[in-house]
Amino acid sequence: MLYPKMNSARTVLDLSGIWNFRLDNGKGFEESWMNRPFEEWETMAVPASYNDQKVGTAFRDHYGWVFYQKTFQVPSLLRSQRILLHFGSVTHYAKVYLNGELIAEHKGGFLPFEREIQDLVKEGDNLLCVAVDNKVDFSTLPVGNESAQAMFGSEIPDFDSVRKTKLAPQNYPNFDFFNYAGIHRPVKIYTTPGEYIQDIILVTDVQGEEGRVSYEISCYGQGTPKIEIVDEEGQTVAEGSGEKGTLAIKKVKLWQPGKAYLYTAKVTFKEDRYEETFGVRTVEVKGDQFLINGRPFYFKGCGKHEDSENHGRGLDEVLNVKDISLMKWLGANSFRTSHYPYSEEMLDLCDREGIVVIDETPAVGLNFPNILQDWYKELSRTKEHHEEVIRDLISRDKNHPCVVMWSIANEPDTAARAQSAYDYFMPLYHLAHACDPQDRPVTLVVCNNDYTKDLVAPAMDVICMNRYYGWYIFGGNLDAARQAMEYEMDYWKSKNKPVIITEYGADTVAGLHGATPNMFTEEYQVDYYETMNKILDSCPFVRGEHVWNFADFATIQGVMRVDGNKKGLLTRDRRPKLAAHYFRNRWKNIPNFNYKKK
Ligand code: BDP
Repeated sequence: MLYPKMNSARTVLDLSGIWNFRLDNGKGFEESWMNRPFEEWETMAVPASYNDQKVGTAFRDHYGWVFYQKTFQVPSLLRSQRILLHFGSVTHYAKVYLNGELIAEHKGGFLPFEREIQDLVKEGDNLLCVAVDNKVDFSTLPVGNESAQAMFGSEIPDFDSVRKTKLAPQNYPNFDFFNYAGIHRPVKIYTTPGEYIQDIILVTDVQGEEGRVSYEISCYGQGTPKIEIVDEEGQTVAEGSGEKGTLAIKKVKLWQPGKAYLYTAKVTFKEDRYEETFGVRTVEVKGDQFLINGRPFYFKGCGKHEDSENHGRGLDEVLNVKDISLMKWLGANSFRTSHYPYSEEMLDLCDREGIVVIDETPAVGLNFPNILQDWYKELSRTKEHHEEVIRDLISRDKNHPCVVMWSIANEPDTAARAQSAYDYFMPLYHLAHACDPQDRPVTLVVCNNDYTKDLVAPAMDVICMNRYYGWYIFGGNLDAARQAMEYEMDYWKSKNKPVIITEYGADTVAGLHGATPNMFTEEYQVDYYETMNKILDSCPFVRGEHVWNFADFATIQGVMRVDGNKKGLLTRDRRPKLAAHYFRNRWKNIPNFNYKKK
């Protein structure tokens, strides 16, 4: 699916703005709210989460369906075109109605979907209604618990006053970020000619000074597509025609981390045209090295979230630009789209800014060792959806030069049910490889568990691990944390694979100081990172450090979280804590390439 772009053959109309909105009171479907304009409504901005746009727990903690409505007209001069309705993402389940008719359904809150509507739109007003469900359970990604008991397990005390309390249905996410919901990314109407370009696949390689671009163009209709490669100065550097081929770019300028260079593939097919930007670069894992353009790369950066005040998880391009600027200020060169696919707008920005991305599926929360005997076997519903999101993610992001690796999951249980985990994840690992025309490395991010039992982590192309010695394990005792981390690193050094620490961190309340560095103080966060970084520096096979987290972020309420997760180097409103200055100093002195001599 090509991202909607406007050019001389295609028009894009954006339906962003204020929509009419209703929380379902249990009667939305029964009373067919989708069939006619709401009689009563609230205003709601799109794109954004609905949770924090209004005051009160009714919105913040709503469980189940909500309904959005918007009326639009299609300009008559577009009526001869193929017309599509495109959603960047709706979290987590969407039913789309046009003039009362159900025209699309989509499961999964972080990837786009669209539907042709030229035969469905009428003259004058068209009523668009989107019903959105935020429920998470064992069949969704991310995974939710189906009951409070499942979530809190033995922590719920078993005595009358507790047992007899009726809990209203609510979401029990099995993940540590607020379950924001709504229409999170733009809704667009766009047109193409009747015969059109369906997809473009670009794979690049480098031979000496020459870049090679293999292309594959799929079209609807009879005819021959043409392709022209244009450089940043607007010069045509290569041309070809046909559905498949390989073009050469002489004296190619590479896409480099921190130094992006983008070419544009201008594709034409009959009346249709599409411009796809791309970079020429290679990615490869060799022994324990991660090579970009043949040189050993060192990942400096963070795990993140799409998360901010008022917008929740909704697309916020101002914030995206600011975040990349702050990453550069920190001296970072990369991040992981923890724990779900980020917007295409963010990936476009990273392409332009030269920021390296590890692109993750929404498979987080596959971890209930205490609840089900062998839950991998019971999760067939998740597996099917898991395959679908891997396919759709790679299909969406395949041409982005910023994406250098796929992460198929975050912190599943890979130790307690080691063999089942292996049987569940290896087919997904192979699927990711098979789906990617560029065949990038594939990983899965593992948690702080009994690593000696883990069969999955060592089977990945890159071993990615989240480690919390000094926080969840040996919290407050950095000497013990150091010993545990050193001991564990000794285990990984023999695997001859790159290791990236994809998360490590300590909750830190901005402004809380202590000459004695106790947990939660800004000083403890710095001491913690200094302790861990000394170890990472001493391990040649450690090829990257991603702190947890770039910024503080919202989570479910609970005794573990004081107004959200506070492991950010920055506060939620992007003010630096002490540790941000510490990393700025460190990362400015770590080069992107050849950091670890070997
Ligand atoms: C890791 C998770 C991440 C959490 C983090 C934490 O991958 O989502 O936010 O721990 O507890 O286990 O801060």
